[in-house]
Amino acid sequence: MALRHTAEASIVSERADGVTADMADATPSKAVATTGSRRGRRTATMSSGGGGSGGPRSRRSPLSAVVLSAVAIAFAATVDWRHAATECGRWLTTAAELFSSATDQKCAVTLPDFLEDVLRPPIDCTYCKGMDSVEKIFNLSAENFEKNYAYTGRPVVAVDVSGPSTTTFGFRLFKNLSDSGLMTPCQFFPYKTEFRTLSEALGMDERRAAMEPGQPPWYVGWSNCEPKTINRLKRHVSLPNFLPALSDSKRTLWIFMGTPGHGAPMHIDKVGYPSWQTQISGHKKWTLRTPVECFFKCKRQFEVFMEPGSTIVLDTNIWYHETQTIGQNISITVGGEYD
Ligand SMILES: O=C(O)CCC(=O)C(=O)O
Repeated sequence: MALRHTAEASIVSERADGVTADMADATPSKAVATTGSRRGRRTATMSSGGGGSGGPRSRRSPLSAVVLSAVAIAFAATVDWRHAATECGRWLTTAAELFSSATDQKCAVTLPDFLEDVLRPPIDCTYCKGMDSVEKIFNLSAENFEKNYAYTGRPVVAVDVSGPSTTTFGFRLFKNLSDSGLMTPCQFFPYKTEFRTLSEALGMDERRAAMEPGQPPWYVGWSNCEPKTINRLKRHVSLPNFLPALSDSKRTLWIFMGTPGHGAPMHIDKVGYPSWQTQISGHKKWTLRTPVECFFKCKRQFEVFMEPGSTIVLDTNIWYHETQTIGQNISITVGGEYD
């Protein structure tokens, strides 16, 4: 979305300073994209000049019109239209790829928060109306999930009383995979830490990783999108069984982990789909906020406390959210998107 707004803003400024019109005059292939604005500006100039005051247009003879038309036709014949069309196609493909990679990634395009707020399209508040807490459901079935939550924008927590079925999904596994080149993230969020890469984070002093007293706190997150990595991770953890059967939910796995008191700051995402996240170990508090346009239609803030084995499902494109590890232990979660 930010990309679209940026593009629109630059078109507006080009129109305002007149550069586009001049460039389009000199570059026939660009004229296709900017015809609307050029034509609008020319018409305005011509009507003021030709409105009876004897400007250049009112003195033009039919002969000059014929000559001008002939020159225009000759000029058009010299343009390599096939080449121009290929170039146009190439630019459109690149723009489409950029846009789709931006929407595939969490926060691929980062703007200052106030700009994000001003530029995003308004959100329809139907999804939060009448909601006064985030429901927690024991053994959520696929049917219940699909009917009431999957596509309604209403968050839900699925509680699995048996807890997570893993004891191996943790720092040691991630470090081993990273050391053997099997964990190269697509995106890495260092949050407030000094780490520049995931391997730097996983290479932290063992005492720090174990939260020994006096060691600095840390919280990081990253996405795994290589099938080989995802398959290795899936040997150690089972994904929620209530997600829509046909959903492409296994393309990217996100891991967030860190020490008590730390987490992700309040933000809203621009990702393709709603997200799920399972708490594997430790405890985490989520704070959800409705967007400002829903402040008078919905409750503004919700808190959700996550325990091992619970899965939160949240459309992070319409809910502002913030997380914080609570309790005494490191919080580790795995998550993804579903369509
Ligand atoms: O789990 C976290 O700490 C952050 C999650 C998040 O911000 C997200 O999924 O967009």
